[in-house]
Amino acid sequence: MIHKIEALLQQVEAFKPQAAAEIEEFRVRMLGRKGELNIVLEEFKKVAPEMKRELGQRINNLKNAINERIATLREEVEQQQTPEESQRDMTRPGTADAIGSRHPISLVKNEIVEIFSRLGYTVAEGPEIEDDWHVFSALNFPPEHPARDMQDTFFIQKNPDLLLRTHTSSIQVRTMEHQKPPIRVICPGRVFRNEAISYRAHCIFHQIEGLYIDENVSFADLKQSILYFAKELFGEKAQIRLRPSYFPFTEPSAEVDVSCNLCGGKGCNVCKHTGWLEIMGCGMVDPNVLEASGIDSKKYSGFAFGMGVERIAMLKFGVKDLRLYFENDVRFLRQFDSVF
Ligand code: 2NL
Repeated sequence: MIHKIEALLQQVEAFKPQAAAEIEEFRVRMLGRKGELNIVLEEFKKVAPEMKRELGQRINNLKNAINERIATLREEVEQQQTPEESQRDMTRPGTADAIGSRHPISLVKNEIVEIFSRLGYTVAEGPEIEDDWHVFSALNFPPEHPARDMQDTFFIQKNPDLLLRTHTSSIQVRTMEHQKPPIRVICPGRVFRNEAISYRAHCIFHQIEGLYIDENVSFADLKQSILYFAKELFGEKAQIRLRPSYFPFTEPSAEVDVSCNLCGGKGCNVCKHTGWLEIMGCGMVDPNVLEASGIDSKKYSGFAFGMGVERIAMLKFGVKDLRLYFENDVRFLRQFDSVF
């Protein structure tokens, strides 16, 4: 029996695993239920009592030697691994990637586009870098109009005929140049104005404009289309009112107010106690504008409207500072998860 114990001790000292898995195999072979140590202990039971003291001590030494050897070998393996490898547990569930949410400007833009799609409008897009014709001249802007000023519009230095569009009307001009009436388009897009950034102004913002041209299109059609839009966006109770206004490209022109959906028209901070919120501008397309794009203004008439998406989103969500839309702070953006 002493020989057997000595032989096992030698095996323990000589054991040099080729791979980490062999350590576990070794542990089972030595310390497992049917392992070498238990075999020795079984024999130990039959040993004469006077031999028990010495043999018991040797067996104990063997057991300690096995445990120490395993511990040392495991430590060696761990030190060869990177800290990340040694902590890796393949059985743990994975960490799920957080899914982002749609930007509030995209949500509102999509909703507005969908409402007009239901009225038969199709979406049109156009370039952000435009020429003077499509942004100003074709839209009846006089040569001295302040929007043409370097102070207000970003011009391309190498070619002052090129500029960043200040409204998406340029898309409608391009549509009129390429399509015959009837025309029904809705034009979302990013626009640029040289503004100092504040809670209510930004040099980049988003607009949606619409244009409807056909025979016999009237101001009544305009009013009814916008009322439908307001009810779809702000709820069935929404009312609208039109106030006379001026744009170079429409005549007559109007600003559209919607009844305040927060106080129900009674008056609150958001509507400044008027019961009304300004949401867009609109008007009948000026005959000069139709003619500039090659549409016969004697045969056709039409209406157009335009709105700022940031402004609509502010009214819908109660956003008080425009800069929040551009900062991409996730604490702000997360609030719009599944609004629609
Ligand atoms: C506003 C007002 C408006 C239009 C945009 C338009 C376009 C063509 C012809 C005539 Cl091609 N009009 N667009 C008309 C009236 C108002 O926008 O306050 N936008 C933020």
